[in-house]
Amino acid sequence: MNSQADFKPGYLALSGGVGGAKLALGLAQVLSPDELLVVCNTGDDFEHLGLTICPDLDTVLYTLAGRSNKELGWGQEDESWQFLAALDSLGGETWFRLGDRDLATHHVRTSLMKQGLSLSQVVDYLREKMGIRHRVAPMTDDRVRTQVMTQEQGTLPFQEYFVKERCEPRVTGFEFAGIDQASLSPGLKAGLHDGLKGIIICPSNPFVSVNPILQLPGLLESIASLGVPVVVVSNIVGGTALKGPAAKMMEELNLPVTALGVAQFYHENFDLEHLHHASSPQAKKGNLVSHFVLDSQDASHQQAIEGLGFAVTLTNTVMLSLSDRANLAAEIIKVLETAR
Ligand code: FO1
Repeated sequence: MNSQADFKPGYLALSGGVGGAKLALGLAQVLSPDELLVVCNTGDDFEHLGLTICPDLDTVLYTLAGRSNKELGWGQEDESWQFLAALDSLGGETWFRLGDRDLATHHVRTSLMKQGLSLSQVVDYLREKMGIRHRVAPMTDDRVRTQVMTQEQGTLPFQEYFVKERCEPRVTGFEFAGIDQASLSPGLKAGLHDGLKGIIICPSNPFVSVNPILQLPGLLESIASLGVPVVVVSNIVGGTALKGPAAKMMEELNLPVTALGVAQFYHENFDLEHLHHASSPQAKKGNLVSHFVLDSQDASHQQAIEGLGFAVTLTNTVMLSLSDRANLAAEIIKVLETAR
């Protein structure tokens, strides 16, 4: 198998945790392993109990391997909690729940990284051990850590905000510590090649799952100069987030909690007019995002989203079954194929 630095996929999917992983699984149903690269957010990563934890990467790996914990939305299925119970009895830190099976992943990752492997190499190792044929890469091998600015408690590291504080503090903004010095991972870099047919922004939280990826230095310029279609799948359906605190964050940041609010976020933050490097003949003008996939129940927002300049596709985006995932993925690939 060729290395991450040589792999040239037809499609790139940018993903956070649960919502992104569901679509990644759908894409893996309709695209062969040599056509797809799933790139994961690493802004949620953190060091805990001496271990390097990568929640979004692990959620995607466990989902593609068919062993994700569907009840919790993180960790592995058939999990046991002996370690956590023992830790608790010894007065250890248990606010972040590590299951026994999950713990093995963190242990292996941490020890391989201590031996000098990059995060990309570790992901490839875990992927092969889990029997996953489709490619997965972190957004970067460098350390980027999302910080959540809150009204009540100042700046909190992401997992403290998310798990320890249960997303209760009111959000005023986000910072991605380390992003200015971060490089694209070898997989992501190689994925941005002339033959790329499209980029899929999965239905993940725009602020803390997608934005850390898109803020990597040089990424927007590379996408713009390739001129490939970029499709966003709304993570807000019927005025609520498919999963997690996205709706609450939108409210606190004064965005309407609708798919239109999601479209407004991408419209306002990814205007390409100011990118001077986008000078190749097929360079995109306007916005990074060309297409928007909207759930059928949000049809009333279609016109307003088109008014922002996005080509809108209406379809079912709520992925309850495996066939929902594959159908949505097939629809997205159709959109990207006809866009070219
Ligand atoms: N989320 C929780 O709400 N509580 C937990 O105790 C927790 C533990 C955990 C362990 C490993 C892992 O990979 C993820 C875990 N998550 C937990 C989820 C994680 O905090 C979030 O899913 C992501 O960072 C947001 O995408």
